[in-house]
Amino acid sequence: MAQQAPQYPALPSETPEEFKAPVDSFDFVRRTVMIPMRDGVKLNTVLLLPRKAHHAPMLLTRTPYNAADMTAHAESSQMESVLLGYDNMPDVIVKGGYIRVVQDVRGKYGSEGDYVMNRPIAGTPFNPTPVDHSTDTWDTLDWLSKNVPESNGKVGIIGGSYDGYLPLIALVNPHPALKVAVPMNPMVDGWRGDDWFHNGAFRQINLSYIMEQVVTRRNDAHWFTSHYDDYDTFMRAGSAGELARQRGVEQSGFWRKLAAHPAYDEFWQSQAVDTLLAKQPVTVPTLLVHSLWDAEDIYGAIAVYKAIKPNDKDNKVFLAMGPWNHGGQDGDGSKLGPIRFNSDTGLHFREEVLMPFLERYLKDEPSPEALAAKIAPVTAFETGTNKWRALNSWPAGCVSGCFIAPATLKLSVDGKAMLTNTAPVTLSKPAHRNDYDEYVADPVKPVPYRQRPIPPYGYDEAKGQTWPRWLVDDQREASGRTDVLTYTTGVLTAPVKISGEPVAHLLASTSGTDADWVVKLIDVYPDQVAAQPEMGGYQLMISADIFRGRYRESLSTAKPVTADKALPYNFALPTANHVFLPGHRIMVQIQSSWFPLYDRNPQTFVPNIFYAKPADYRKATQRIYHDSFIELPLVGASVR
Ligand code: PG9
Repeated sequence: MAQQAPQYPALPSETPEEFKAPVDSFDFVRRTVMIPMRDGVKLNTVLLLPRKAHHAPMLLTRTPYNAADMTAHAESSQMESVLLGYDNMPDVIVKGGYIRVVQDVRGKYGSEGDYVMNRPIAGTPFNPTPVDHSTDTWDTLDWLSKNVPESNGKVGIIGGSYDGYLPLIALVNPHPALKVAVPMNPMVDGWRGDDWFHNGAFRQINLSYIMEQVVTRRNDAHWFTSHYDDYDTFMRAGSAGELARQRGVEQSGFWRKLAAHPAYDEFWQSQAVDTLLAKQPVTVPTLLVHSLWDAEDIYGAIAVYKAIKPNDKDNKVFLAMGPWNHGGQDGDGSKLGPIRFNSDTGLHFREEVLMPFLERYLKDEPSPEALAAKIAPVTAFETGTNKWRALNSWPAGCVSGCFIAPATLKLSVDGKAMLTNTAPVTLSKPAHRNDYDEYVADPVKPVPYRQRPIPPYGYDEAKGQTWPRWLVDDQREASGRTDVLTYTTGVLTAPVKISGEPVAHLLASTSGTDADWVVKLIDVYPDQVAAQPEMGGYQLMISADIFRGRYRESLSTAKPVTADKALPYNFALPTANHVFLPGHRIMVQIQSSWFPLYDRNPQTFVPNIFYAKPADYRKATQRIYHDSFIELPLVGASVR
């Protein structure tokens, strides 16, 4: 039937057929391209080119977090404003005259293909396809080096966290155009100490991240809380597996893999990026960036440094660490929560380390200042004294005349901790009767990891999400609980400096058949601090971690713990570079839960804690024997 003409006069649409934005006044040009990969999949790539770019190097970030959004932070004619926000560091990019390139990884946002979390290396049992992030980076660099006439063909890859893991994977088979890599707060080992587990304890607050990241291409599905306090949200659900079921996370392939691999088996071992990179020579100058209070990836950068430094024949590996949270180096680093650093440490890092580093390796003609800049092999901010230190290596972080000696912090009767320089005692001998302190760990009342009500995971301060700085929360509340053991030294009369990883050596028993052990090394401020009264008696965590007892004998195979038997648990805590100042005290806290950051250990051995049933969660009596101690990477000169 012929369509009837409208019975009213024409009123043409006011919307043009195609709108052409007048952008001639902009100081940059935006170009969006679909770059073909070897298997035919095309990856969405945004280029922002400074208007007068000529022989300009390119700074690439590959991301699962939306390339279009990351290059459109403001509606502005200025490249610097457009690039504000996560991972961009507009001062570095714009002042340096770089062409900014941001690419969606396969399967996310504007890119084609399938998304697989931290896609394993091609050809391994966990990725039978011929493509991975290393081949995708290679293909991207090949295209960029041939198809951007405004560039000099040199590319640096930079990014933080997931986007920091990707520069490391670029090093697996680097394209010749890759001239530098800057992995910042990189995710390196999802089981040992980065995003998913720490020593086997599951970081369940990441369930919301997992859901939003993997159940849709464009993160369209959103997590919801059921309570104002995250403590209640997780407690009501019971196990992490049950909460995943209730929120539909179980529908994602990644969740199913994660829940099927709670131990450090081949699945995790084969993806550990430090182990992968340890097998090859270092050919690309690499600047690893580590944050000392990183609530997400506190393990990765240091693990990679340790793994690749022995292969660094031509001094191409650099390490920078600062008093930052996850990604804190991108912004204002003059304070973190109430902790002040007396200068903008983020700016210092960007201006004195990152900018000259990039310029030196990426520009055809680096400036005399960049060539003259002395970038130390290790640039480390020392917390406590608030000083930058230029070091030759890590953790031997000390100028001549100093030495690193393991000192022991002995845990003793009446909550006393004693600092000794004696050789560590061995923990295998049977403990003396009653030579212990004990507490009852009740999984029905786990120790909150922050003061309640606990805000949900997230970065939006406007929504009350203070997660990124929780590692500097005052630990005073925990020290007053009966299920937290607290050991404290006397008031220090001389500075005590540590540079490296403290190691916890617990001799502990549980009346259950599985147990978690949380050890926190804390700097206790003087009772009163005139310049900042709220810091009086503040308990600042310097280094802390958790260990799941079932992995005591083997990380890859869970075993029940023998009840009521004193057993050794040895595990390293995250890197610290800290001076405990005179007038302060050193504290150690020990507890058996850190909730809801980590899922609760039922304290009764079950094959897979993701599926523990309510009846499995039982109280247990935990004993810490006084032969336990914390080995401190002391810089000797400071304790003389
Ligand atoms: N910490 C985040 C992450 C990295 C890698 C895997 C999963 C999550 C991030 O900030 O990107």
